[in-house]
Amino acid sequence: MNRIYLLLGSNLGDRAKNIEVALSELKDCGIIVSKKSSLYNTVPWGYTDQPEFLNQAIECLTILEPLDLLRTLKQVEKKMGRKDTIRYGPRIIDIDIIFYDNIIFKSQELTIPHPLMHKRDFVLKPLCEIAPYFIHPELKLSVKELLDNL
Ligand code: PH2
Ligand code: MG
Ligand code: MG
Repeated sequence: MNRIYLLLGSNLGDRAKNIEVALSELKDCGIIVSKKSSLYNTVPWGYTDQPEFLNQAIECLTILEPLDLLRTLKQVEKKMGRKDTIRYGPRIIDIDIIFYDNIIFKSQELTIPHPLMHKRDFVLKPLCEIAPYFIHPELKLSVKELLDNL
């Protein structure tokens, strides 16, 4: 099994419910949730004229390879009614891959580790709660160090 870290986010409708539904959908796809951070209310990053987000970091175990995992997460987002809107704009649910074991993966569709994770406190704060000593495979710093450096 591969150990992965995901970040869930929602800023439309019943945000906590959306995250709860997403967790149960992941389970139905054979993605085992092994750790969950608290829910964090966060100010919108990137595009500020939108409601605040609820974010949660989770650790999961999966046999899905990176691109299959990405496609599975996109299917869950779609099933939950996610619509394509503006970049960084409001969404019912967003499920991003932050780390996948300690692999470095770059393709058209997907970059792992998430290319902006180390710049985003809404990723690092929840992640630090469940994986403070996980080392970023490219930057060679722990999540806690990345957060302290922000
Ligand atoms: N996601 C974005 C854009 N901005 N801001 C916060 N606080 N939380 C998010 O999850 C988020 C965001 C695009 O995915
Ligand atoms: Mg995102
Ligand atoms: Mg996304």
